[in-house]
Amino acid sequence: MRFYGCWVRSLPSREQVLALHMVCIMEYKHFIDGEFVTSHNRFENRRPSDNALLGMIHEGGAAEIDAAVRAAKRAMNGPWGKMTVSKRVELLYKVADEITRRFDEFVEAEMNDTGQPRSVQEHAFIPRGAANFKVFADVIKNVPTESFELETPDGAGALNYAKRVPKGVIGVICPWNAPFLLMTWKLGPALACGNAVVVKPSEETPATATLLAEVMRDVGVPAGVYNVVHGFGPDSAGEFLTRHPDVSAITFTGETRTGTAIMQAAALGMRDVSFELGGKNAGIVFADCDFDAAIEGIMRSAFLNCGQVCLGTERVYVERPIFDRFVQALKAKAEALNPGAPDAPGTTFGPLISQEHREKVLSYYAKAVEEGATVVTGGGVPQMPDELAQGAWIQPTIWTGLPESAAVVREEIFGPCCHIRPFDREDEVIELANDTDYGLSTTIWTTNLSRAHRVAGAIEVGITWVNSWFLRDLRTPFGGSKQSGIGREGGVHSLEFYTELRNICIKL
Ligand code: NAD
Ligand code: 6OD
Repeated sequence: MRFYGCWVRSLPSREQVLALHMVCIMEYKHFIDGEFVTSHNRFENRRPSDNALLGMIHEGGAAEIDAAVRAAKRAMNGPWGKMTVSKRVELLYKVADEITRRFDEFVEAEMNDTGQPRSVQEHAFIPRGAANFKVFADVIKNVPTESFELETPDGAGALNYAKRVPKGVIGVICPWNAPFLLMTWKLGPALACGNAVVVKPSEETPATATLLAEVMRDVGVPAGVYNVVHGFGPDSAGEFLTRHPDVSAITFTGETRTGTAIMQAAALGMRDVSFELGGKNAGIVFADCDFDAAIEGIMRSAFLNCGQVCLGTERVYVERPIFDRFVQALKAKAEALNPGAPDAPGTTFGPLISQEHREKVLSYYAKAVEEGATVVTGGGVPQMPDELAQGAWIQPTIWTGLPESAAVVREEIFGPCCHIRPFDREDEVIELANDTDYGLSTTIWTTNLSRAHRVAGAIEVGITWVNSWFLRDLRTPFGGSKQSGIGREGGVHSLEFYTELRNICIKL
């Protein structure tokens, strides 16, 4: 396999990473106007599973953002702006095929950046990269235009129709938890609609955006269409991108608080925003559920990706007759998770993204105890073998016994933890689930079909799963209610954000 330009037999150990530094220049450069470019300032990229230094990231500032936005603007006025839809679709298919051809490299890159197990990357996250390009290529091929024939006093008539045009330069700001999936989820529609993009990947996960630049270049996406500038958020590449006057719209996935800052910057130029933000999602388990399926589903939704999934379940409500049995069964599942190096066979549980994030999650673990929680399992840091001891490891954790006012029941933690509370009535659990500032997702477990429809319709969230979780046709609308987001992306719904409608009326 290739490890940032060097051929290696398997994912390198911490010592091998250090040795590889002698021969590999592991640098994450910006990609601007079809070229990899450097900055004077650089910062470290470390692997969360063992804190090994993976490489140095070039830190972009106002100059790099300006160069990237200008390149994107030129691309819009060049061959890309004039390209037919069918040619664009062909190119996006080539991007998808090249991602598939280089699948292992994307898996390696994401495993290194996030520390999450190979199986999670191979089955859940990386395949979505290619799918995100293909789905929106297909959508754009089949978009109808609206048209009306008008009667006019002279009898000649007029034709009034709507035409969709790209918005222009789209700023794409990404988080670290599923970097490639979430970035391509925005790039697919942005490029299918004919825009040019400037991507600001998370400072924690630069690799797959950089690798994708090679793919874009190699399949012939014109220079300036896909630009990447690395850096941080406030007073760095992220903020400069949101403030650049030639950025027409900003699509952002990340924390709700960051969304507020970005919206303020976007307001300056009346720029449109599309936001996928935080969540404090409820899992609802009725006594009539398929018990084993519910345990498996809640286990995944609470602990996949070390709990760093915006759609994850941090609040679980279980109907009283099965409450004790459920808590014990979920405890057994959590304790059976196998933390380990991302590519070690049998690893089912990865670390948090960074030491800093672990401090935050551990502070909630302490707060839960202060607020009187019963710690069913976990609550601390696991003992790891020496080679992984420097990683950001944390135990999957389950609490019971807290009031709904407790911080760990109200605030998004973004770690592998959940609080479980019993309920007695359907109306009671609907009220509990809705008692939050967030509104991203819910997962409901029941075999009663009428109840499934009734409860699903009453929960104030963007997406509700019944007897499943993280399962979705990419043509359906995706987004959050309340403080979990603004707008919907997915299928034709993405066109609302990535295109502008022009009204043309022709007198015949
Ligand atoms: P974050 O908000 O800290 O950072 C996200 C990105 O924004 C990073 O690239 C960062 O550099 C940039 N940024 C930070 N401040 C900025 C500013 N002032 N201006 C411009 N850019 C700025 O989020 P994170 O910690 O990377 O990701 C975790 C969060 O993302 C969680 O809250 C999670 O719920 C949310 N998330 C939501 C969804 C969804 O679909 N709703 C999906 C994934 C993650
Ligand atoms: O599936 C998606 O398209 C999506 N945006 C998932 C979000 C995952 C959050 O961590």
